[in-house]
Amino acid sequence: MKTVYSPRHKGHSGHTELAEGGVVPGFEKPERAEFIRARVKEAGLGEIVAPASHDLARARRVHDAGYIDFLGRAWDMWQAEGRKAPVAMPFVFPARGMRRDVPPTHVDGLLGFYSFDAGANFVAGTWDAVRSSFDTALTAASLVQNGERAAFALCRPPGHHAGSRTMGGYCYINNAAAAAQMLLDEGASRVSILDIDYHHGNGTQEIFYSRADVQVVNLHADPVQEYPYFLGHADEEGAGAGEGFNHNYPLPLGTEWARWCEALEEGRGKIAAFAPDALVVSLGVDTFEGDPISQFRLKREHYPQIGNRIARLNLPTLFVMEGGYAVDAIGFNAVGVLEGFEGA
Ligand code: SP5
Ligand code: ZN
Repeated sequence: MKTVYSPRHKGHSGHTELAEGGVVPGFEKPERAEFIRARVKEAGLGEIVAPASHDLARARRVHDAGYIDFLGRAWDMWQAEGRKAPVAMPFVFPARGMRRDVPPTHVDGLLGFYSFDAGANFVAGTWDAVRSSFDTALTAASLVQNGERAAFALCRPPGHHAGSRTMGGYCYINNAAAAAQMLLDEGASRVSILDIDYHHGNGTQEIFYSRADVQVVNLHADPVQEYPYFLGHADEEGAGAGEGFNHNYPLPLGTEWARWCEALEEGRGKIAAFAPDALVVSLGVDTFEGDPISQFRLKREHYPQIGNRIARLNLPTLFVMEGGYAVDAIGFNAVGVLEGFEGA
């Protein structure tokens, strides 16, 4: 299958995050995408192509217009404020008990207004990287739209935590959601999203929660124990017209392959029953036993088996890169899924 990749992701570097009481270098760093690209080449997966530019109107189909506008202006606003720090990070959030639901005007207020955590920060190159990640997802979606059996969007930064008007968890534009929406807008009647990142895809769930045309299936660490804590529980099944189209499989810390695979099989059953026209896979490999921020125990040999099982759904399939922080192993694990898919 073809891989869509842009070097523009590299400008999103040198950012930090909050962890264990301190400010640390971001786990979501440029080397991640570079190791995956190197492995795509080494494994001979297929051609690597550059993304074509897509209209941000495609992003506004799944995100608030003011939110997308702010993402594009955040860094300039930060600089206009005279800030010397190379990283713009929010520090105040509209949590329970607060009221005002209209964006403030100051950059500090806006950063918090449009965030659910302090995990999506801005440096000078962030917006260009976010744009290129979005273009990467939509270009790969077009390949599938135009008849390819599968395509790999090597997106960075990732997207599945980004909601309709909230960034967080290293995510800004929800690439998988924008791609699914584009497939619908270009003729599909139903699309399934299978999110296998270690963390619950809270943004994707929120965006499609009331809709019957996008089924969302999520396998992840139980949010009673793990980030993002406040969404991703088993009783969240969709609302209104979307009732019955959201499926969460929260799994305990320490989950190994056998149990994880049982959940995958249940999820595959839901997807088969929904009979979508296309499948979007939010491909996180932070389920790996060696991941520095995660606590599942999948091993390298399991990733091809995941790809094999996904292939057996027999659907046009778009893989969108999400998380995975064990940088030295990320190429083998991510590309392992794709090789397993191709070999099935
Ligand atoms: C796309 C994606 O995988 N986003 C993940 C966001 C996780 N953010 C919370 C990370 C908490 C890290 N705790 C560090 C523990 C190191 N021992
Ligand atoms: Zn993750």
